[in-house]
Amino acid sequence: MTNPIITAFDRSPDGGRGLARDTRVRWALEEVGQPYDVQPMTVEALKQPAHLARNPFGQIPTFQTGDLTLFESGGIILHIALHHPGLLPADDDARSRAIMWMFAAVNSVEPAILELFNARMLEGDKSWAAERVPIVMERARKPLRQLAAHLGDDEWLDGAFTAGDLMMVSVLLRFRPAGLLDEFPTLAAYVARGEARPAYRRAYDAQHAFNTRSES
Ligand code: GTB
Repeated sequence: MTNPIITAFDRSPDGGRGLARDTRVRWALEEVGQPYDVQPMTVEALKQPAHLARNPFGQIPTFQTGDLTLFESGGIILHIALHHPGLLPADDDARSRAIMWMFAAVNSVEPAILELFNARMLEGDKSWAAERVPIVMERARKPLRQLAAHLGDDEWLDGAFTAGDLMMVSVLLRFRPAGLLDEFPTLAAYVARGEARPAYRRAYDAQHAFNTRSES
């Protein structure tokens, strides 16, 4: 049985800080103990027919195993969680709630940081940016405030660690560079628990070593 192959940036623009979405897929694979291979992709190669056949949106990550090709980090992680023990509870209702949290992470929390990224990085030079950025920052705090209130002193979102936590921690990590994560100590501690997991460390270290390698 050959290893699944994931695609990742040839050089992540984050310089190996683990913020690109291949890290969450690596983390899921590490959690379930599934070895994998990485196919590095330049941004140009992402837009070529060979990659567009894998992902019509021309992005990383993708995942290939046998005859199956998947794109979309949430879909990939759900596939991994459904095919290996360790990321979804056996109880049917708890399983559905874990999947719900995966969707909540990418659909109710992540858009806020994407909007902020766009406002600061893509539109930061516009005449209206100075007015817009604080508005978008404040909007980004809303789901964080709500999530922190829900999480309270709990270790994970719904009992034991699940793919829902993996996805939520991965998304919350993206709020850290803007200083927003540290405004919510409850969430910062939750993310720290995720980062302390050996599987996360292995995933982080692998992508970091890859993205900071020196060419000979
Ligand atoms: N919804 C898709 C998923 O979840 O898989 C989104 C995939 C996606 O956005 N992929 C990005 C990509 O391929 C990389 S992760 N971009 C290249 C392109 O569109 O041409 C997004 C990302 C990029 C950079 C940083 N960073 O530098 O910190 C963080 C996250």
